[in-house]
Amino acid sequence: MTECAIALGSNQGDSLSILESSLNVLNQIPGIDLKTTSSWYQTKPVGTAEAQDDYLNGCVLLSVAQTPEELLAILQATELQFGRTSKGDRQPRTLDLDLLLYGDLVLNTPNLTLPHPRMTERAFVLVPLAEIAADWIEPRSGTKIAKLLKNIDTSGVQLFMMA
Ligand code: PH2
Ligand code: MG
Ligand code: MG
Repeated sequence: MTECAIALGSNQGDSLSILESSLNVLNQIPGIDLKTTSSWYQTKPVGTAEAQDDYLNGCVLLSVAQTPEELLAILQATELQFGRTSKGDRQPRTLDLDLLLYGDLVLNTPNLTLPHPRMTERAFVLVPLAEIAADWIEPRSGTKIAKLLKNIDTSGVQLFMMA
């Protein structure tokens, strides 16, 4: 089993219920154990072309038997199950499930980059992740999550609901 970190986000539909239901779905898949869930945060959209509603974001730790590619396919299928239609990275979405960390694996394939290439600059990822994995070392930078968080502006991230 490998410990993984996943980032969740939603800014379309009933975001809180979509996010929580998606965790139930993931936890019921053989080989996936939901270990820890962060609080949920209300966050200002980052890097989106047009004005969008705020997101709800959070992170979870999973223990998984799947390979990174298998896990990615499961995350993508779960996004579709919750009505995700837009494919673009910058569009509103009912559910976004991003694989952040898979143990200490560094991987660069056309389909999957690990750790997630933008996680170190995104407060909407690092704030919830630091809550549940402060001492995890991001293997590309060799830096703990808690330390990465100290270097970024977190003003767009507000606690929405405590874990
Ligand atoms: N996801 C994006 C782009 N911008 N901004 C916030 N606040 N939260 C997100 O989850 C998010 C974003 C692309 O996946
Ligand atoms: Mg995504
Ligand atoms: Mg994303």
